[in-house]
Amino acid sequence: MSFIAKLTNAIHHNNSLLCIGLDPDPDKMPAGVSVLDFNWAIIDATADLACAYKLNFAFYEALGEEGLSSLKRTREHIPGNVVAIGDAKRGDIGNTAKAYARAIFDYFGFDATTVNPYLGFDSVEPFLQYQDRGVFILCRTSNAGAIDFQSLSVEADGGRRPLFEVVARKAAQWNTNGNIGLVVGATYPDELKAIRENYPDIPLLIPGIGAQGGDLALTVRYGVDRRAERTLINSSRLILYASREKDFAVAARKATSELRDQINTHRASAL
Ligand code: OMP
Repeated sequence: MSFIAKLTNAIHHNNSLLCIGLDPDPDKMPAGVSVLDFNWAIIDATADLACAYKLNFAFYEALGEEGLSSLKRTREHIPGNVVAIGDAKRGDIGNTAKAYARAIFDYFGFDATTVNPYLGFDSVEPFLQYQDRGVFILCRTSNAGAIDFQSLSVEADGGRRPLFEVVARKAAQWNTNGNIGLVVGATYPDELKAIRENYPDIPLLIPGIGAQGGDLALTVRYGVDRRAERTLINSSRLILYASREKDFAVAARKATSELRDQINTHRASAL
């Protein structure tokens, strides 16, 4: 099955554009709960409400061997009807990128990943060759420093345009297998609007609501495609740490349910 088909099925199955970011931070988690138990409890409490889970490798790598084992076992616990994204943000020369792709797709078994395009096509191609997996290319990131490089006006394709727009154009040209998506931060709504207008069919992974302050209504209005789909709106801390007590999974479910419903209200008015 193609990545887009898997994503679309997941969105329909749970009537949700919400991607839950599983970024476990022991300093914020309830005391005495392991990362694995925490993640499994969050998944069990929310799997009927999300279209995807995104596991940011940093939070697992920081915990060493046990973290890597938790990464694998958490991925294995994600139900097949929901998309599992390995957020690794890799970017290296082709030969090394091949090894990164094998780790993310073959060993860990993720449906999709995030890729940093700074090294160009040959660094992205090994991921694209996994035709049934999604490859989300960092385009306009949500952080303040996004302006340092991504806003620079550069000469490309016979005109001057911001670098992030050049990245989006290249991504569209590279998308011969139909498995590319773009990462665009909710904190830059004007840029999000422009990207969706120029690339009406491309899946967008949109982090930056909640803890980072992105506006949910604008994110949905500008981010969704013409069917109000092909969009993953990520939320991590808002859901994971809705409670730091023993009731964390119940609180995460409540936060997830409220967020999904708010997104769906905005989706309905975007149609
Ligand atoms: P919260 O701010 O807690 O919802 O987490 C955001 C998640 O999205 C983290 O895993 C970030 O690393 C990730 N992220 C961004 O916040 N901004 C980006 O531009 C890109 C990503 C990402 O690729 O997922």
